[in-house]
Amino acid sequence: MPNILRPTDALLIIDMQLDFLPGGPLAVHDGDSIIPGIKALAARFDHVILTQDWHPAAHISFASTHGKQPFTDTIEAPYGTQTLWPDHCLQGSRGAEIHPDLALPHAELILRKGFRQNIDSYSAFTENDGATPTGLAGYLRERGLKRLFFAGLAYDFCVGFSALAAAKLGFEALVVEDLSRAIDLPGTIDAANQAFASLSIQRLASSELLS
Ligand code: VGL
Ligand code: ZN
Repeated sequence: MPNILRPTDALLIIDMQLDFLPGGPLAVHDGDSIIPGIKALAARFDHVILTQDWHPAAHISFASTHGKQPFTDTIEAPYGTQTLWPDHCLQGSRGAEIHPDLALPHAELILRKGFRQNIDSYSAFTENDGATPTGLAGYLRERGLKRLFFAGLAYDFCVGFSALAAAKLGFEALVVEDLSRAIDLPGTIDAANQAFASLSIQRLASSELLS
């Protein structure tokens, strides 16, 4: 069981925003059930980072931008296939706000991502073109934060891609499985789990950290 190493561990809480919670346009099933557990876990970490999906109007990832259907339709972007979503997390909108129970006073960074008109960013580290950095890796390295625990939404998209990118960038990445929920498009959970296994990303339960 990993003991939390308070000086060098960080908890990354991914996209716990109103638009991804029940009632929102891109609600992740049962997403609200993980809020109390994330809050309790965050209290054990000195270093907490929140991410915020933060899109401009008519973003490339919105189905409405292309006159297409969300979830089932895709486009071929210059960087590859992009799944299309309902309009969500518009910059400055109420739906883009982090759930008030997770607006944690001791969080040290709120990292916004997905703000480029023509590139989506599931990962908090590297945008969907696989090349454009968000700057988070440099921030963590400069601060000596080495081991990263991931929780939040969604397991098969922004949590998953963030943990994968972290591992590829040389951080130790662990996913707190019971404190995450998936969007669950065909094959996406299996793909995430296979990618975690291939990069030795550990999936653990919050009870292993909270006991
Ligand atoms: C997310 C789809 C679109 C996520 C963000 O936070 O997992 N998913 N934008
Ligand atoms: Zn998004």
